[in-house]
Amino acid sequence: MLNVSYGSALPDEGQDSGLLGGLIFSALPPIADAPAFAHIAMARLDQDALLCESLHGNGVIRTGQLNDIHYRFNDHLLFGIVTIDETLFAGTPKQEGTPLQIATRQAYRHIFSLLHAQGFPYVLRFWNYMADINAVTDDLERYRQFNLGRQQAFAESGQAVAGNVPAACALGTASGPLTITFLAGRQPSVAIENPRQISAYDYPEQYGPRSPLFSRASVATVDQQRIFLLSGTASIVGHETRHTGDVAAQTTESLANIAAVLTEANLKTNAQCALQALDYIVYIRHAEDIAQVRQIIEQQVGPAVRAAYVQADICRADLLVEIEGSAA
Ligand code: 3EB
Repeated sequence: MLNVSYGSALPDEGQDSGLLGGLIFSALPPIADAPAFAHIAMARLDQDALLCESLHGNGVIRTGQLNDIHYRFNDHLLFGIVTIDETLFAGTPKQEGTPLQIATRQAYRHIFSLLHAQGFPYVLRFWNYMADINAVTDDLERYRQFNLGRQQAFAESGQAVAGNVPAACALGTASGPLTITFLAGRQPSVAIENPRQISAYDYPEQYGPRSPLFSRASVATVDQQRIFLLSGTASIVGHETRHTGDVAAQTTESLANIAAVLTEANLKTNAQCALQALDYIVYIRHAEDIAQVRQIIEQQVGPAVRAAYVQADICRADLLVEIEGSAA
């Protein structure tokens, strides 16, 4: 089984806890004795607390480390964390790419070789976090540098670069190294696309020299349990950002995209997942927008919606909000 939960308390990390790992979102520095968690430098907006996203399976947990990757696994799933200090690549000749591009490429190559070696070849979902995501260095926005490195590593590692690709999110932190976490299994999952949106791997070149690489959601069956992982979802229709400067309309459009992804997932997998069945993390660019965003989500999903809100930069400079979620 897998249980994805969002809370403010830190779970027990013991071998019998079932804990695969997770992410701690906090503006404060990392917590020293929580090695199963990636630290994401983002302030929580809906509570004066940290946000802890934890993934629990069952059975004995084994742990390991390879290169920059720390990982934990049970019989069915492996969760890993990579952090890479991109300044290590500051002296690399320019034709090999920017430091962030090279760090991304190396991180992903290491992930795929670990997963191959450990026998968990199918990634359900990636979580990508980097500082200054919208800053332009070496004439290219950092998110676009990241996309270059990600595409290179997928291709070099023999991974599909279209079609059945993992779900993902990519967001900007206030500080900290490039941090990538991932959840992988032993069986393929089903990638879901959104009929309202062009697949990210088919975005035209105006969004960067290499397209992003993710599906809109993935549906997996693990140990007879259905797992639904929703990628970061924003106010994009076709390939274009909609409602520039209007956070309320962007929130409504994002929810329409989520509903479309759920409809598609239900058609493709005979799942029966509704907006109300998910737990959400809502990334908001401007902290002062939380009241507006929250009101729309509570109105459109329902007052009992389970959602946590954090401050983040979104990967396109004109996006003000992004929503991800899970049902597991
Ligand atoms: C988008 O739909 C918005 O680069 O991994 C959402 C989810 C977004 C994942 C990624 C980017 C990523 O293009 C941004």
